[in-house]
Amino acid sequence: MSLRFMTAGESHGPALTLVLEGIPAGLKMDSGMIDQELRRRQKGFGAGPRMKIETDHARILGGVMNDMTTGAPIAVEILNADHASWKNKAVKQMTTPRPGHADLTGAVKYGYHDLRPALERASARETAARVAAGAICKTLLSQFGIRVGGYVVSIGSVTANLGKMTFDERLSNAEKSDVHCPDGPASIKMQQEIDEIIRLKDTLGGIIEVVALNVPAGLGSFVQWDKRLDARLGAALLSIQAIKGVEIGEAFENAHLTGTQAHDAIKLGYELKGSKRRSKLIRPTNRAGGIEGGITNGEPVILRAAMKPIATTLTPLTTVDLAASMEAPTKYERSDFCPVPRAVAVVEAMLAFVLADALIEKLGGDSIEEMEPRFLKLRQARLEDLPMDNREHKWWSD
Ligand code: EPS
Repeated sequence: MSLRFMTAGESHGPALTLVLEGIPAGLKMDSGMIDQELRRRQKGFGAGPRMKIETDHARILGGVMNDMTTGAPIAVEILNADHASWKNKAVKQMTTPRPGHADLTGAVKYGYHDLRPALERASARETAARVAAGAICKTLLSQFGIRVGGYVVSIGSVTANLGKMTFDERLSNAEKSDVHCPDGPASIKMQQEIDEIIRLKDTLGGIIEVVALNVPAGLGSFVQWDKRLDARLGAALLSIQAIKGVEIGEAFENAHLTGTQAHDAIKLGYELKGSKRRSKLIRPTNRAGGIEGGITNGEPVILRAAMKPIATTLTPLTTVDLAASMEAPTKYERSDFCPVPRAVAVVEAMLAFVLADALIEKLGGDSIEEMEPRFLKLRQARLEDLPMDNREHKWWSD
């Protein structure tokens, strides 16, 4: 791993802290861009009351001088405005674990005598720090022309119809939608379904699609299980609170097709580069989601993440009151009804992190200045870059 990050902090503690290490020196940073991403994470129909309390702001505490990264770990602090209402107050015990949340498993694991420490750290509040890390990774990727974005493709029973929309259209339409969905009519139906779930005092999940455009071929590897880019992306997305399934390309649909239907043909085309004509290996379809053999193939990287309906429901679930030693309903404090639109920024952040890591690994170098010429020399999927020697080889001999 060339790039790594850690977060610390509780949902209602003083602040969240991020340390991101491995970003090369000489990257121009725009702290406004981090805040813009944090705002995207806060906004979305179906958000809970906490988002009205917070105005997340990233304060950079290290690794950036004079708006440029130095190569040192980047430290970021995001204050919790809600901390003011918890500080110096006796907080009521929580003894009824929510099914589906970390309350029970956390207490079993760490031996808590009150469930609050589990929920404080397991809370999706932590994703604010991840979005800050993702914003820095997006800044790095954009330096090399790579763009990461995402949108909601389903909420509850409503599925978007993306038809022939280009990725550009999907991404720009989604930013205008309150549920972050590119399909206007589906957005309205999604909002109605969220309204209905609020009335029913329940929660809703959904599916988020994220894409990375202009990704060079050759990121990731098949030589070891943990170097496969699809495996790294799967782990990164599944680490997000409430994400329970990940799909790469058309993985689940492909499972119902035959081999000749499922795979993306390789065709030979040509393009003009100045006055020169050069070859290009073209993929008319992208069912593989831009990754073959654990390595990017130059097509857009496409992933889908399935988010469960969150476990904090206004209508109680059956649980056991661990203090009273009897079955009891869960107790509700507050939460989102449908965090799916807000989670788009989080899924994008994890995709950006994995791609930035793989790009730094591929290019090497400690500064943007060292990386740029190497990027320009990357081998591509074209005949000129792939000379075959047409000889017989004796691969193994005694
Ligand atoms: C969140 C902050 C939390 C939750 C939510 C996400 O704030 P609070 O607990 O004060 O309402 O709204 O966390 C969960 C969904 C969860 O299950 O823990 C945030 O900043 O995104």
